[in-house]
Amino acid sequence: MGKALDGVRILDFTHVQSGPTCTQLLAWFGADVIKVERPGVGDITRGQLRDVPNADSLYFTMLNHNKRSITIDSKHPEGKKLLEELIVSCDVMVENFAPGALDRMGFTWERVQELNPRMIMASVKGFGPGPYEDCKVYENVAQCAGGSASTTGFDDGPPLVTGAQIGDSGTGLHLALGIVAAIHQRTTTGRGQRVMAAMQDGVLNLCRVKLRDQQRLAHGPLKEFPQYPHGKFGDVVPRAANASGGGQPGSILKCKGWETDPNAYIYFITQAPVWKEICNVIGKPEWITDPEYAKPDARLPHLKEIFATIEAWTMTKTKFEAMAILNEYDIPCGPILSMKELAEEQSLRDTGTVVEVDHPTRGKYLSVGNPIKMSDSPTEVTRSPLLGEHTDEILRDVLKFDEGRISALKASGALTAPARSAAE
Ligand code: CAO
Repeated sequence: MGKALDGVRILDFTHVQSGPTCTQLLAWFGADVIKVERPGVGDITRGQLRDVPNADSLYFTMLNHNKRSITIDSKHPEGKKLLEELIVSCDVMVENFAPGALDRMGFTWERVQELNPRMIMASVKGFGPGPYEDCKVYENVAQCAGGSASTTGFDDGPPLVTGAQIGDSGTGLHLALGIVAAIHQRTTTGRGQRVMAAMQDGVLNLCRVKLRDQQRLAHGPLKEFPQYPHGKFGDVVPRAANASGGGQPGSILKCKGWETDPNAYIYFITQAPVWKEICNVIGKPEWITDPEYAKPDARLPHLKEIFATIEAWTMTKTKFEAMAILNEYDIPCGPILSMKELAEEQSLRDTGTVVEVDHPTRGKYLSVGNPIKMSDSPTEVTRSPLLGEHTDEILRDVLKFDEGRISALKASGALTAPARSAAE
């Protein structure tokens, strides 16, 4: 079956996580993604957090499925020429180098447009224009600079980063959307364009509700926060612990076994339309009509007590027993699932959200497949490439080089690591 991005060729100059997430998604939608890597080492993540000796790490393999790899020394004159030819042959170029690195290589936006006016040049950077634009940025820096850390954690504790990679994978996702929109616009303008996604901006976009709360603060306390009604509110959005970010109060509650199982918890939402059912399930039918509890606004000063009472009930059930009972009454709730439980969940395997992939040097491993499902563009997850695995194939099939030109290029040293001096 055809794929949504069939015929789109991507020059993937990305590394680590943010950029590779973006190009992996585009590959899953059918784009031909050519990953350019530094000869000898490749993407630095190939060797980071290694679990199997001499095999590409899971860090790399799980972010680079369905791509082809070519090694090119971008600082070698012949390597630069080769990259210019690839720019002419591709539709999109994606990069997430430190600010200025691509310009130093000689590939400014002006130069790229000269080479290929239809080129869409997409970049992830840590910050947009402003005081921090020259800074290198990793995931947690973006979480801190984008408002996530200051609003995550408990009121009496330090700011916390979250396990979800909202700075890297989140920004990769934003960039991918910009790229497909630019591909669409190009069909009418005939022109490429520059697409930029800054990690600070991506995180702030995902923290939109917290900027909402910052403005609500001017009009009184945030009544759904655990600080209300006894704690003090200053002039910045405080950390909300596990309170729900929306209009229906929620909390994480202990379930049976919590003393030994760190994930024996459930997220429980006291959704207003099912308040009657909640009261009946937890054995508090009198709260259905009691004016202190009957209406959502009346409940807000009592949330602490309400959740403590619900917890006394959830602690008598495992998280899955509680789920089963609560779902009978359409009470929104969710178990706290460990990575082990997610890895073993059959329904996620059935939908391709969790996939088993085979790899020639590391063997079988689990990965997260495409979370976006399309009826006319199904995703088939294939393994990540070995370093430079497709170098010859790309020179031959994409750039139409003959064997003589390929041999000359190899002899020039542009495709291999520069020899190290004895002092290094
Ligand atoms: N051949 C030769 N040289 C190459 C090459 C190739 N194929 N590919 C890259 N290089 C060179 C670059 O030209 C650069 O050289 P100069 O600094 O001499 O110009 C050098 O490799 C280092 O690139 P870098 O600065 O991007 O990498 P770094 O390890 O120093 O920094 C990171 C990494 C992620 C902090 C930085 O790239 C960055 O801030 N990127 C933007 C934000 C981002 O995406 N961050 C998320 C990363 S995932 O957590």
